Amino acid sequence: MVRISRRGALALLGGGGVLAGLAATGGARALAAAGPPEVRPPLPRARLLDADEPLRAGRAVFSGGQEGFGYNGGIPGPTIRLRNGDAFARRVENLMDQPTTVHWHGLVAPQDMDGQPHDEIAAGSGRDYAFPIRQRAGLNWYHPHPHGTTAAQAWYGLAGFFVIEDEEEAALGLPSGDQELFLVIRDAQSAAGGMFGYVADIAGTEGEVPMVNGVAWPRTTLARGFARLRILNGANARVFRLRSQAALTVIGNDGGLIDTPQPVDEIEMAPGERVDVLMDLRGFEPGATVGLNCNAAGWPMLEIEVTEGPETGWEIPGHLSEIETLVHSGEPDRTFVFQENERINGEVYEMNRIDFIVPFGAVERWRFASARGAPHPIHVHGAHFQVLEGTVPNGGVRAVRPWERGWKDTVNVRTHETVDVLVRFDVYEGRYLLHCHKLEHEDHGMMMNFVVSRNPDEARKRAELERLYGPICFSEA
Ligand SMILES: [Cu+2]
Repeated sequence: MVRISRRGALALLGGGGVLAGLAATGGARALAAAGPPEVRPPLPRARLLDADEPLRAGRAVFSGGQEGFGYNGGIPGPTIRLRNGDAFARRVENLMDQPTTVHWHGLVAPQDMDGQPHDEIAAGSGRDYAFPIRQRAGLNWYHPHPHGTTAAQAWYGLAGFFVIEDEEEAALGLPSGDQELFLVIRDAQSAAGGMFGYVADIAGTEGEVPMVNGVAWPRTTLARGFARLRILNGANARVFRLRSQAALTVIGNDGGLIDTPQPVDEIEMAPGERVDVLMDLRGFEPGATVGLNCNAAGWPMLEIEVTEGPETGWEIPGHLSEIETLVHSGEPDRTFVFQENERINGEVYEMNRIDFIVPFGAVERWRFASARGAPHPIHVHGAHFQVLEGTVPNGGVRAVRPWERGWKDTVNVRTHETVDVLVRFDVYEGRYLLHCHKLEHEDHGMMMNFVVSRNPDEARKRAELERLYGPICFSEA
């Protein structure tokens, strides 16, 4: 396996200096194999999905003739951009030779629109999705969720952005247009099986090369001033630790804007998580380059050349958004222990088993605990949650990280950590999922079905019958 040397990585990421370009750094020969080329390819920017354009999951050919899958041929697929209150309606066509589903990650959707493993779209067929947008502004995304093959389909390129806007966000005047970048960061294989050669590893498949928007080691330009980077970790299993020579301020995450801006040195991102970050390029001369780097892998993933820009005088607002604080005074209502590569509380996922019932509208405190196989990024469908303090192995406190404020739908639980969250399902009743977003863990069964119900006793009885007999059709009488 070719990796950038520790020394090379430190040289690239160290201090506040401007990234000078790899050819000029020491150890360029060693870096050449695993590092960026002398001339980096341009960063692709996803286009918007056209008004009546179906979403098509199918084969795609990427740069260098690599074959994979893509939505409408791209990584990421075309971006869906709507406002809170809009109606979403879209046909999804499966042009692949295998079943798929599309899950709208971060969107609160009715059960039959949630793209769960239960609702496969057969090869060669399609499905119409339609539901109202009933949530605040935020960066969501869509990806496949078929049981047992999510990891491979995601690895081969299926992912796209689903952006929601609202008035509260618009009022802030955040950087937009060319100064707003949507970035899906992930890793890929290298020469061994090609960039998209998928080698399943139950412990979580990691690649040797970083990709941003489907391209390895890209470059782009941003004007002096502030830029808004909206980043998704679309990797199967890799945790990124993002750094830059430019100052970074977190303003949002999975669930939209947080309350107040959080300046950070580093942002840890596990698969499925999103961050909304302001990059301060005011102090850089035109022609300077800064990077978006991964400090964990030693990767200068994205190079940004600073160009001349107008003096806007815009400053980061001191207050970003109003966040309702969920309140729960008791012990955890439920504890979930994530074990090895496939189990939650000792059980492996079964499609027709309902694992627990949640009362509609109640605030519950859930404890996520990681045993072996961590980190486990835990994702909940059907609602957002608020992260509370947890514990670390030596009995210390696991503080809420700056990018975990506000609302989340995915939280990273490291080895032997516990993380408590408060969650309230108050939009839809129905069956939803709780699972590890390390995709190989998810595929191997680190997932649970639960039902949100106004009548938990009835839901429990029904779940018992369905466990014995499979889905049951009840009359409405
Ligand atoms: Cu896991």
